[in-house]
Amino acid sequence: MAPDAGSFEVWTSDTPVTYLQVGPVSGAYSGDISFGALVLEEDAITPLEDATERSYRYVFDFLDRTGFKEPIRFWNYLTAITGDEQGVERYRRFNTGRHRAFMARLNQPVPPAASCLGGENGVSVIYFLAAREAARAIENPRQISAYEYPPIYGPTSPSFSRASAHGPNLFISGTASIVGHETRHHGDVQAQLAETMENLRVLAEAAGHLGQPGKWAVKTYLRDPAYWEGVERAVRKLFGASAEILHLRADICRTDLLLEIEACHLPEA
Ligand code: 3EB
Repeated sequence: MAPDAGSFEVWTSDTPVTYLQVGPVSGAYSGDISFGALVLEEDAITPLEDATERSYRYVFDFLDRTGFKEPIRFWNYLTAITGDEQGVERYRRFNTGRHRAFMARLNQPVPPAASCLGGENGVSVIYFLAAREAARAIENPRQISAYEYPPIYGPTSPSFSRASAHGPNLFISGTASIVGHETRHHGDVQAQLAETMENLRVLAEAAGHLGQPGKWAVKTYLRDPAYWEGVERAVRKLFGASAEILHLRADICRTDLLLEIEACHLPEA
């Protein structure tokens, strides 16, 4: 279906849901999973790393309160993601703040799956899924782990795994045209799409989820909305005709990336 301004994302549960608010985090939980969301509050004088660290500490307060202590998947939507703030790119500042909060509060050997995208309007938002037990982290053999990126991308490497496997479900992080740690195919959207699909294929395969029954839910982040038809074809070719696809206009956290794609596989949905 063509993208439109009314598209949105809904998580549902087969079991009763309890809603709650912990500090600035609005959330809900059912039997084995919790969901939370908050606005990353910014003001004119607080550096983004400090605002980010504070927001992530609120997330961990929510996890402690609910007992769903282990984050398994984060989404970060950051206004002006590659914009400058006092001489340092905002995504770099974000990475520093997230890392600080994880160092202080995350009790996992590696961080869970994530996406981090930008737009030019509105506030920055973080939302997440959490559980009682940590997910299994899966890396992509074609890519260096993001948390081990060299410092050319910023003083603090991005804290995320390429995918989280939790119970029967797989959560694939935002995936782009990166091999090793480098962006491939500058300015060539077709080649970036092919490289991105190969990264997704290898990850889904490594996780043992490729070709398995169940629902694939895919979100695409496109620097130019005009990309959507070609991207949709490629996504259906890999994940099947029944994949649920949401196309979003977004800025990617590297200015040379033209698109990014994430996916969930919910075998029992
Ligand atoms: C990459 O592979 C592309 O900082 O949370 C993808 C997924 C990306 C998550 C994040 C960044 C993040 O490096 C960017």
